[in-house]
Amino acid sequence: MEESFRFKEPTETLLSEERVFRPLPEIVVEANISPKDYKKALEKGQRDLEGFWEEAAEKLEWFKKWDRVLDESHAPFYRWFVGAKCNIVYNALDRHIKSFRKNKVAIIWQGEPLGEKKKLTYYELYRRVNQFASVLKSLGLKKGDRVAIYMPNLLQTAIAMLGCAKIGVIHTVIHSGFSAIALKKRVNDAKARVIVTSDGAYWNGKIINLKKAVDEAIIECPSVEHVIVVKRTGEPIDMSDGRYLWWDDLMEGASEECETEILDAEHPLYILYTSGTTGEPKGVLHVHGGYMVGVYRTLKWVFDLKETDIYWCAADIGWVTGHSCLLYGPLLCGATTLMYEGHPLCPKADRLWQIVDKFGVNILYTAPTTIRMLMRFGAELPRRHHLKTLRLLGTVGEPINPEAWLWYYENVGRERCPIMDTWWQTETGMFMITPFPISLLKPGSVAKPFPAIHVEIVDREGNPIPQGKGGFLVIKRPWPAMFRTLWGDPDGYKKYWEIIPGNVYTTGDVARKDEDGYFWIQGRADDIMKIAGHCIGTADVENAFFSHPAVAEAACISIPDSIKGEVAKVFVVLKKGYKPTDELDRELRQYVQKELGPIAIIKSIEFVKNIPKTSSGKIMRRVLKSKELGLDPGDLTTLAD
Ligand code: 6R9
Repeated sequence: MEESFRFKEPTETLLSEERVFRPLPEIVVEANISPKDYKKALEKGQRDLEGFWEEAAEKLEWFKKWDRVLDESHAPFYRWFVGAKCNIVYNALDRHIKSFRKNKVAIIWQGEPLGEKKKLTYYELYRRVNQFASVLKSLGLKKGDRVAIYMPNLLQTAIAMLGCAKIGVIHTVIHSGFSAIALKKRVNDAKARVIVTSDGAYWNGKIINLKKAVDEAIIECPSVEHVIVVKRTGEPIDMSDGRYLWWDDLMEGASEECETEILDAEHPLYILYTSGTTGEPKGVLHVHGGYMVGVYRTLKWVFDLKETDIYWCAADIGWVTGHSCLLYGPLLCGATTLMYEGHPLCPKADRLWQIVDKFGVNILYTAPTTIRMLMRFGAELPRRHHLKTLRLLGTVGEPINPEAWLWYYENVGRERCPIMDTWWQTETGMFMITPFPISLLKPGSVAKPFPAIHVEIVDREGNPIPQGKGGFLVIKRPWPAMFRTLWGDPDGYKKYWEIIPGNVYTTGDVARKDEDGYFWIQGRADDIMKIAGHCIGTADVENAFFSHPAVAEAACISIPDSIKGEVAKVFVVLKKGYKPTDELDRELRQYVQKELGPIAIIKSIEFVKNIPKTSSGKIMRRVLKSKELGLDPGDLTTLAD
């Protein structure tokens, strides 16, 4: 990580976005958190951090309350709700069973093949989760053991995760798009005793043979005792290895009753491997107590969840967004959460809009990469659908360029739905910087830190950077859903807190704050360019490209230059109907140079068909750069496709 912190100077701001959008009065009037409450919460979060989170924790149920909210004595190994006993599954399921929500739909599942859908009520989900927990017990799994889940967005994936958590088993979900090698690495690092997988997966009209990757991986996974296989596609598969068991066979005989394990608030809930866009995968560890409080509080307020809402987080379950915002968060809030198995382009580029209308979705949460992909097909597609039920939109994963924001706002939200641009990380577990439904919105800005989240923009030495300039985004005080360590690598965890002096958490992002206190993410610190002495974020350059009508996607990297130190090279995917000509090259250069000013020197533009991305849709600039410079690209296991 240190490598990326070679820059001492603040980054320049090349683009400024002046447009602002106010939420409609009806959104403000009906918001769970009124402008007055929001102000109060901000004030309380500043003044009384522990009190703020204690209030949130009181909304959930505990087997035993805490002796202390926060223990900082072993910082940065913070502990939250010390002495408390709980289980996230008790709050996500058990407590709803005893309430009016018992027969409410918990999960709506939509398969990729048209017409395949299922619904599970809270009570049905609860019984299935009990059954799976009973299965795990019958296989001899105990509190603290690890189970790897290598499956796409299936109901069984949700059931498996909750079933593990119910009995204190730690799950690690491995994105179903990852290769056998990536799977093996993670299973071995976690020393998982069980893998849960499916015979195959539907993805963009094709069948992916997941089981084959498992066959390959487990040859070198000595810890794995059993592989539980869900039948999804029905392809013929080889089940002859004694370790393979069918999900349905195990579930059939399993008890629908299973006690929810009473756990310490700090008991591990899951490991999620992340390498983001950089190096080797790290096993980010989250725990039951603090995570459930943080995720519950942030989701309920930011997405303004109402009892009758249909909420759709269109993320893969193998990403932290799938964990916090598709599964745990909405169930903690007692909401109806929609899970879509497949690809946004299957069978056509209006699948998302079709699903919104089919189920009457009220809240839709997706990523800039998806929005940009859909923009390529034109506004006619969303326009052909009603989208009347939508009330709120969300985005996460990368800086959203103002053009994509506006497209989403106008064509999907119909200028009626505020967009929650939520900034957070696998490590943070929950939203950290985000607007509220009542906030004034600026396209491309993630607005303000959530109440009780203490954020600053600093230089390499930890000194605050003046407003308007960019610097390292750090978090100064702990928060309940924070990761507790890196699995098997406490020193790696400590590093996050040692990079910049002052006991602050270094996020690895570069950002600036404007005169209204709004934050603008400029990119990962690793990707910052230094051109003729000026530090420039990739987001600014890419956003300038995005604002040209011919550009569908853009990725910017720096390359060494004997005179300027570094210069920018930009990879561009063109929209349908545009041809990569010399003339367009010239036009683009002139256009962006005018947008960005003379500082950003664009050395070259390369027209490409695709840009390498992670499974969660983040541009892997490291891969482009190493290819450009003929270097080793490092770990490629998270590369999608
Ligand atoms: C949730 C998630 C974390 C990194 C983060 C930042 C980028 C996430 C963003 C955003 C700008 C947003 N990021 N949300 N950048 N605006 N709203 O994405 O977790 O996969 O761990 O990635 O993603 O660079 O540091 P994760």
